[in-house]
Amino acid sequence: MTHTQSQFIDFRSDTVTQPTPEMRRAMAEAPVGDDVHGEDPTINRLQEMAAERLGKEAALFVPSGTMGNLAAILTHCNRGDEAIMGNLSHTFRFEAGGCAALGGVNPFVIPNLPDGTLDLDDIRNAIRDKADVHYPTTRLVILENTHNWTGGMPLTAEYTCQVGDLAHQNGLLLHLDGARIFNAAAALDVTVRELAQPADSVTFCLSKGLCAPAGSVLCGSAEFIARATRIRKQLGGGMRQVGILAAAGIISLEVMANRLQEDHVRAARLSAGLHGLKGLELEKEKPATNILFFRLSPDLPHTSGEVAAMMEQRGVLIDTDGPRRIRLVTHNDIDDQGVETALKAFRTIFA
Ligand code: TLP
Repeated sequence: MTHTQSQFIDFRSDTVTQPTPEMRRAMAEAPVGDDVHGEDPTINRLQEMAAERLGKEAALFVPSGTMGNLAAILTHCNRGDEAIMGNLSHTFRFEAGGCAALGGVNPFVIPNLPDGTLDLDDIRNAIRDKADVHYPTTRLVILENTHNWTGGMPLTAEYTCQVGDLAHQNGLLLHLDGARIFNAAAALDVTVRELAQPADSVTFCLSKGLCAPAGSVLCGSAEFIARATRIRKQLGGGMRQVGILAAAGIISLEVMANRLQEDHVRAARLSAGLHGLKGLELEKEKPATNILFFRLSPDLPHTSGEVAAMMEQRGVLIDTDGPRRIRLVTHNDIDDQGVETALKAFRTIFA
């Protein structure tokens, strides 16, 4: 079934956000050119802004976060190389196995801890002995900030530095899937530059909490971005008058990145309202950013799919992860009233 913005309050993801009226105006008026020839002034401006914000030499607009991560992995790794990543990372769980299918890159999966991090010893133990021909060559470590599937957990700059140091001391590279790095920065009250500093490459998404209709940006050294541009072309991600999208992305950076704390406050209010409802177990005492997960108690007769259907009848859309787990995500299109409506609906189900 398809859902339109006007009918439902949509907590399924921040990917559902509508572009703002200001974005639509900027899109209509954007000067554009052929970006494969490097001639789109609006894309060039967005890429310069993004590189500057993230503290990297260069940046590349890509159609999606998935392509940004894939292009980064394929640029860093050769076939038969290995990338260390979390078992709950987006790159491992939700990118259709792209790094293995398209890049011949082997994922070495280690557990994500409840705070979204990877244990330093687990990373250390995952690094292969280069001298032994039995092994793939370890090339890359991947972190995710915020970490989506553990509940939008922000990774600190200190932790990211520790992983960066560990990677670099062992001749490895660090890629940061910073799809929601602006949420992390807002929650930790630091700059995205500080969070990205230890990483050799970083992607962030314009199309999630930052409300652009599409697009992500991959950032890194000028040399890395030059190689990644060829990979993007191979993947079919070289687009033409795409400044139309970049115009919205510029507003994402200039305006929407400054309001994310509002989404975090609403997620906290939602969580507080769910606290104590019978049959529902919040995974975290309080959400750290705009994502919260809860589980259905074993004695609750409904599955998460059934709960989602009941919520939909009450005008609220929610995301399910298997039969007993539910995700709620706040964003620009959910106001205080939306939170109240959702809580009222939840109270009728978890009476
Ligand atoms: N996440 C989506 C779904 O794919 C699960 C969501 O609703 O949260 N990295 C992270 C951490 C992400 O959460 C996502 C999207 C991506 C990468 C991929 O971005 P897109 O959807 O632009 O390919």
